[in-house]
Amino acid sequence: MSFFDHLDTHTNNFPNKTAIEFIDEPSIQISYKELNQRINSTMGYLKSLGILKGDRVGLQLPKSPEFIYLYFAIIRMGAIALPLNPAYPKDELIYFLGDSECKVFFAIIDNQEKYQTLTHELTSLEKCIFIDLKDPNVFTSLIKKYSAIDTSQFWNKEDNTAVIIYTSGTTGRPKGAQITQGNLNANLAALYEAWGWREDDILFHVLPIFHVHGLFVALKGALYAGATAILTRKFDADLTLDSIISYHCSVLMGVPTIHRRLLASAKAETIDLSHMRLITSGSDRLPDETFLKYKDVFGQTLLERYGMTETGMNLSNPYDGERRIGSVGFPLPGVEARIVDLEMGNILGNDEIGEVQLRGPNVFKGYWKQPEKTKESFTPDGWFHTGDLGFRATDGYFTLKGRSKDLIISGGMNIYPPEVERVLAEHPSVHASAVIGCPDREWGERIVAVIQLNSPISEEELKNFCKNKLASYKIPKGFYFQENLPRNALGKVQKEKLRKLLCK
Ligand code: MCA
Repeated sequence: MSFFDHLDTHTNNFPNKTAIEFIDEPSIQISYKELNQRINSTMGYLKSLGILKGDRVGLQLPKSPEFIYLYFAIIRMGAIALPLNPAYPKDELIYFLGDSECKVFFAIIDNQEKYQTLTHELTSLEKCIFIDLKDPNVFTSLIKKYSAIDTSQFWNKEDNTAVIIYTSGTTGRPKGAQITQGNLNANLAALYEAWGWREDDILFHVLPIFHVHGLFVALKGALYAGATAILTRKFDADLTLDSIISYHCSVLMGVPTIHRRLLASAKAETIDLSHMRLITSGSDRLPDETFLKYKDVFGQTLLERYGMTETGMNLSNPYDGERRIGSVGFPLPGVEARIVDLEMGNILGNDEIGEVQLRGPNVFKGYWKQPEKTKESFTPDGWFHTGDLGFRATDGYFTLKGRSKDLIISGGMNIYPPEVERVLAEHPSVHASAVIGCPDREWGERIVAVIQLNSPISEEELKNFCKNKLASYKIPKGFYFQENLPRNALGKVQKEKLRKLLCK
């Protein structure tokens, strides 16, 4: 059964049950019946805008009911949703809208002036629609007069792309990962089974919803099960701890930075979370210290799992059974994982470290308009190269041991050094730069730029320069100026040397 079959069943079974509740302003409670009706009306509205099957629809909206109606309507009608981080500045946005050949783009009304020329700048973009999110009635009144459209099975074939999410790589510009209806449904079913989602679950939702984690795993996981999702637009540790208690929440999903902040909250010592059914951690490696402290302070054993944009969730510690410190557990139902020697290409035995490769109905269809990159990301026999290193223990538990890709994970967000280096290179004072991640208690990794200058410039000026071109979480938190960057015989910057020298 697809996500929408589940949604229809829940709407029939308990129309008035709360599906979604936003607790921060503007607060709003949405029942299953209302959610389903609004998704249907939104489909009619999107159709009136000329959106057809396969069209890309961009959503640069903050976490909001409007984002949720639009997202579900887009994929239910067979169009392709393009969720975009609200933090992307115009430069980055133009690339995503242009590359995806986005037809209609939704943004917040506050950005109207900044974005009003986009339809002239991008040939495929027909319409920019600006939404006022301050009052939830504005959007619901707009869609009210439209009715559902016929979503015959033809529109929702499993191999149709439902969502494009941009991820970067070590070379070139970000690539659009095409995630199909089938990928989404398979991953939801696997997680439902593995984590024992229940109708009476109450999820406390603190993650952004323009990503796999917050959207496909947390929000859709809860709705697929017929549970209730309580959402806050911005993560706040004290509010989270208080609300988990007052709303009797049973499930929480977070990244290590979120879990660390919960432990650091002044309320931590007085709040017991042992009643909760499931608290997961993902998007970045969970430090042992956080895992152990969680047990001590909150009486909870965190369940660590592993996922990627291209594969959704792929491995997880068991819900029943040992949640092993430092490990990401076993392949989820339907997912196959193996460890391969990167140099020789042979499959490795237990306890040997190599690349983690994956296969299964969760694995994406390929990168948008990038057949070569798609081909490179799979082995000839169809296994996906994760670029992560790890091993499988004799008893089947997988443990990640690093990355073969040049990638920084900060607060659960992926940052690709070449993207930042490319922006720095545009500044006339910058001769060369190397962007590295240094271990950091708060963020997991802290993004640091090492710069070789042509002419003097201050850290402040460089930061401001980056601000117009990069989302804020990608902006280096530290700048170091060096006369020369260490390079190997081939002229490649030796980042390991810089890490040793500068990461303390
Ligand atoms: C915010 N900032 C960051 C980050 N987030 N800098 C580096 N890394 C970040 N992750 C910047 C802000 O722009 C701000 O900059 C300054 O740091 C302080 O912001 P603050 O208010 O403390 O941040 P926040 O809004 O509280 O956000 C922290 C956060 C958030 C809650 C940890 O980053 C977050 O929700 N992370 C989760 C991301 C996530 O869901 N990833 C899943 C990707 P300035 O002061 O200059 O304005 S999906 C995925 O990875 C796979 C599939 C998977 O397995 O899940």
